[in-house]
Amino acid sequence: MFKKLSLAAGAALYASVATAHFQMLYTPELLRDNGGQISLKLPFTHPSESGHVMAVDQPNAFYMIKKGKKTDLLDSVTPTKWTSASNTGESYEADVTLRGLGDYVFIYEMAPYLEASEDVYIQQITKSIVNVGSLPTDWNEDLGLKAEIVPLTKPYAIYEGGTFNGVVKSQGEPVPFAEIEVEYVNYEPNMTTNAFSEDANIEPPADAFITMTIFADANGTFTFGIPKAGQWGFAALGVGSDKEFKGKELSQDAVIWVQAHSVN
Ligand SMILES: [Cu+2]
Repeated sequence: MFKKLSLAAGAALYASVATAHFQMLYTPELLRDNGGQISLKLPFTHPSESGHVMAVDQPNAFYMIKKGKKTDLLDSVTPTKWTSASNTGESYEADVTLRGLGDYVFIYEMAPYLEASEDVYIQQITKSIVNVGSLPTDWNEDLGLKAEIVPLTKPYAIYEGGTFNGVVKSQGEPVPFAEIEVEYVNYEPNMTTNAFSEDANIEPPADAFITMTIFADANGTFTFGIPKAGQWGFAALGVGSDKEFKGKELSQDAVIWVQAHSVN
C-alpha cells in the first residue's frame, strides 16, 4: 500500500518539472488507402497552443517496424525549421516510402533536451503508426522500449467521440499510475510551409483543457474519450528506465499519436 502511494507521489513530482512538451511525428493521414512516399514532420513543440519550437540535437534513433522487421531510417532525417505562433525554430523532417499493405510503426527517439528553466533533461520516445489498406499487422506489438505506450485501440481507426486506450510500459513492464499528458493538434500543420495554421480548430473552454492530465490505473492502462476528429498526443512523463543524463535529472517520456475520424 505504502509502495503504491509513494509511486503516485513520485509521478506527481515528475509532472511539475517538464510539462506540455510533445515530440511530434506528424503526417496528415495515419490511415491510408495506398503506400508511396510520405513526409513526417518532427518538431519538438507544444501543439495544442502553437507554442514555442525547441531546438534539439540530432535524434538518437529513428526506425520503422513492419511485419516484425525493423528498418533503420536515421539517415532519412534532415534538419529543417518549424514555425509556430511563438517562433520559427530548428526542427527535423523525414521522407519515407511505404511499400505494401499493413502497419508501419515509426519510432523516433529524440536526443535529450535540456529544459534550462528547470535544469532537467527531457527525452521523448515517440511512436506513431501509419496503416495502409486497413490491414492490421503490427500496431499492438509491445516493442520493449525504455518508455512506451502500447496501444490497446488501433491508433488510426478511432471515431470522433470514441475512445483510445493503451498501457504505459517501460521495457515491457507496466508502469502503475503513470501520469499522462494529453494534447490536441489544434493548429493544423501545413506540410508545405512547415508551420502550424494560424487558426485553431477548437477553442478550449479554459487553460486546463490545453494540456489535459490523466493517470494510468494500477496496471498502467488508461482510457481517453476523444471529442474531436484530428490527431491527439499522449505523453507518459518520466516513465522510462533512464533517470539521469549528463549528471542531471532526465524525464524519459513515452509518447504516442492517434487520429480520430469524424462520423458522417
Ligand atoms: Cu517547451
